[in-house]
Order: sequence, then C-alpha cells, then structure tokens
Amino acid sequence: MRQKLSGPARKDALGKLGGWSEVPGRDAITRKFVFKDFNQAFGFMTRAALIAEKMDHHPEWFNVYKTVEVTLSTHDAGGVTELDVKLAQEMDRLAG
Ligand code: H2B
Repeated sequence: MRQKLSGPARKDALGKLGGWSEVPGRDAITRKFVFKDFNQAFGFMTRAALIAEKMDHHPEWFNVYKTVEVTLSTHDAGGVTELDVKLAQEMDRLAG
C-alpha cells in the first residue's frame, strides 16, 4: 500500500480519478476544488481532515475563500501510492 505506483498499475489507479492531474516535476497529484462559499469549502476540509486522520494519511492543501487546492503524495514513499488514490477518491466523494 505504501509502495510508489509505477507502470501500468499507476496508469490504472490514476485512471480511476477524474479531475486530478500529475504535478509537474514532482511525484504527486493535485486537484483544485471550487465550492459555493467558504462555509462549503471549510466543511469539506473538516470532513476530509477526519478521514485523513483516520487513514493516517494527510493532504497538503491551500485554501482561499471557496477554493481548496489539494496536493497528495506519500512522503514516506517519496511519491504517489494507493493511499493517495484512496484519499483522492474520498475527497471526490465528499465534494459530490
Ligand atoms: N501523510 C502523507 N501524505 N504521507 C506520509 O508519508 C504520511 C502522512 N505519513 N501522514 C504518516 C502521516 C506518518 O508520518 C505517520 C508517522 O504514520
């Protein structure tokens, strides 16, 4: 699970994600979520934080008003793993 994804397994896993893209020059994935207002954005972050803590896998993120920019990478592995894919899917589900 903490193994860096590469080759066809990586292609497969990232193919499951809509709206996420690979970060240039770094082994990480990113997505920008734009909500209706700050309340929605912060509600999303709160719910995502609880899931992240439960997974012991934490996002890098940046919030300005109703926008949340998320970057996911597994620091211990130095790149994208199944954990990032799973957290990305949870975030997509929360954002509706
Ligand atoms: N989050 C992310 N994104 N990558 C990690 O490698 C990571 C983490 N490691 N959250 C966890 C915490 C680790 O530091 C603890 C000790 O399990």
